[in-house]
Amino acid sequence: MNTNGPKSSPNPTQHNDMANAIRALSMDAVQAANSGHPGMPMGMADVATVLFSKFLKFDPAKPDWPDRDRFVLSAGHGSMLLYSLLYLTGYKDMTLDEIKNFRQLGAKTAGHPEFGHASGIETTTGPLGQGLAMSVGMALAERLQAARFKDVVDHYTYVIAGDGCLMEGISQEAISFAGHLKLNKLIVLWDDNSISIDGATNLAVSENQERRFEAAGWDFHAVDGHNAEQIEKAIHLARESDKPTLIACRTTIGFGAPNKQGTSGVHGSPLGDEEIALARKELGWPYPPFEIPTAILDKWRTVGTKGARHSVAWENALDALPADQQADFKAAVSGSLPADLEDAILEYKRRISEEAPNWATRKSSQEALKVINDHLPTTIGGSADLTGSNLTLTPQMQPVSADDFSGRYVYYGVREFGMAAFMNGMALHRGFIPYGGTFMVFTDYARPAIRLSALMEQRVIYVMTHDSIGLGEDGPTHQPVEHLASLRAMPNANVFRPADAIETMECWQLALQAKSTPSILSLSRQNLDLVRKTHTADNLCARGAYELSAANLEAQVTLFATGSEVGLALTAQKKLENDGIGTRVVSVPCWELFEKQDAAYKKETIRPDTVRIAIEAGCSMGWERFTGEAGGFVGIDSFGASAPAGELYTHFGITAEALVAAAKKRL
Ligand SMILES: Cc1ncc(C[n+]2csc(CCOP(=O)(O)OP(=O)(O)O)c2C)c(N)n1
Ligand SMILES: [Mg+2]
Repeated sequence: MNTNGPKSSPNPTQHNDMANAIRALSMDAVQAANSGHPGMPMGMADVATVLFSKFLKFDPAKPDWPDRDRFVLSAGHGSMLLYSLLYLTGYKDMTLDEIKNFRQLGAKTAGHPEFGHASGIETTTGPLGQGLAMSVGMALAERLQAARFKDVVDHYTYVIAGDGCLMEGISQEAISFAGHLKLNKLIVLWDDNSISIDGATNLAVSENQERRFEAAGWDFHAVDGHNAEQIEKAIHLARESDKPTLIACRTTIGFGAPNKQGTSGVHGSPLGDEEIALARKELGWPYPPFEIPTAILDKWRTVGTKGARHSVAWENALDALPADQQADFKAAVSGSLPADLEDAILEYKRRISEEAPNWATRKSSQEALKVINDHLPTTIGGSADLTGSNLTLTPQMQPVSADDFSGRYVYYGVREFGMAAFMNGMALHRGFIPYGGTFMVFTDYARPAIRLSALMEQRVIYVMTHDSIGLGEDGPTHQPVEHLASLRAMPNANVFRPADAIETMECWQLALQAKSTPSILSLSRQNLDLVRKTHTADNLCARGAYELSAANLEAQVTLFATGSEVGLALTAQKKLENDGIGTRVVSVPCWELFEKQDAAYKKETIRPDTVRIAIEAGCSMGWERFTGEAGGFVGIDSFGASAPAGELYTHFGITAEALVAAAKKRL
């Protein structure tokens, strides 16, 4: 192997120097932190150098310029590759000090790339496979946006993925979906080094990736990942293709470290001072740690500054658009909500309070969406093959297909994890508000991506229907029990469980307004009576919990309920009041928003001086927050069963009578 760098390159010395700058920064930063992954950045330095210097359309001075190419480091453990590139190309907030502080508290250079820490980090990666899937969402968003604004949208999505990304199951969902939609501006550079943590990849995998990707409708090229010319040619071909492309880049992990390269030993441990000294010799890099000679840094900075011509040309193109299109584009990218949406929502609430429909909340969600999708052109709906059950489709939405990206509805297929990750990619891309549905129980399939929505503060809306044993006959495999508690445990995720058509619209409004928080809407399959019969202009759900029905007599009991069980609480309230026991009902559509209220509001809502019972067709975990240890809970702490919904509620004792008994026992 030629350890001096690429075997052939139009300007081999310059290329080598530039690639070696990445290698040096990476091994030095990992060494200084005494923690991190030097192997991948050293192995992929040549590929990254070609990509950034010859192809990537970016402008470090305008990092959020909407028509930039997206670069996703799906193999997020190789974060030093990205940080090196950002520093070298001149992103202002990626200073040398940040590189020196790799992996330290408060540094922008976290162990894995974190969206929001520094510009140029397009997404959080590290959970293998998800970067690849999010990049599919970005590439989809590009096509959708180009179909709407063809004169100002035309960019590629480039991904570096490792063996691990391709081993993860989600990679199958991602490549299958990208191939189906012919996302030809998606180009994946696979770090084909045959090494992962446990050793050689052939300990665990042996499939033919070429045939795998081609079967999914991709183009495939294999190159020597240390040969700049080959890399360049393959990327050229990929850009011209009418299919997404995988470029298998044969590399040596830890390239340049003479004793450790090519072994799993360089995957995730510092090389050590001795090996670093030898690597410096091997690479022909005599400079001290963290020092990039001016001539080499200048070369990189030139790569960065030349991007300005693209962003300026783009701004001119935007200026040349008719004023209304410019305004639409800017509004879409900013993610703002149109001014008339609020009026439309109020009008809808007023009408629904009068009509008092007894819709299932999944149906209420669809009715809310009819209003929202009419006024908000940036929503992109979809479902993981449960459109007729999730009721996510509205008349405004035409299907998105490989031939026509002007539509607004995505048939995600049976790919829940993929759908969630694609939606993250779309949200990160900007320009759209994605929402997608499946059964609530399958939030488990999507959960790692929901977690990234929350961590990355993305407005992704999960429409999760069939939210309890109330779904009935499909039985315990389909009946969520612990899901509400489990999702409520997740930081920065709003879990909404509305009780009727009014609350459902209010929760949708809150989900749309939450620009930096994902929302999970937990919706019933079964019909529910309207509980909010008096119209209020205020969004009562905004406080998370509120007194829905005051006690007529002096309040001795407070009943807390969510979603489909609010009706049961109201029935129990009547019975208790008939027995002379003053009872109030508090609807709790969103725990997280209630947590944010001030102590006085919380106290007057919870009323600790009363006997407190909660009811929810889910597990009890956490409800002590509302009821106190002495309070009661009516719900289900076991798996459900297969039977008609009504029978299940009786069988598991989730009834108004149970509430009454629980209250009386404590009086
Ligand atoms: C979902 C997930 N599982 C496990 C890990 C832990 N992990 C980090 S890197 C890695 C191996 C990746 O191998 P590869 O992609 O080939 O990277 P290379 O060793 O070539 O740098 C593993 C298992 C992870 N980050 N994400
Ligand atoms: Mg590998």
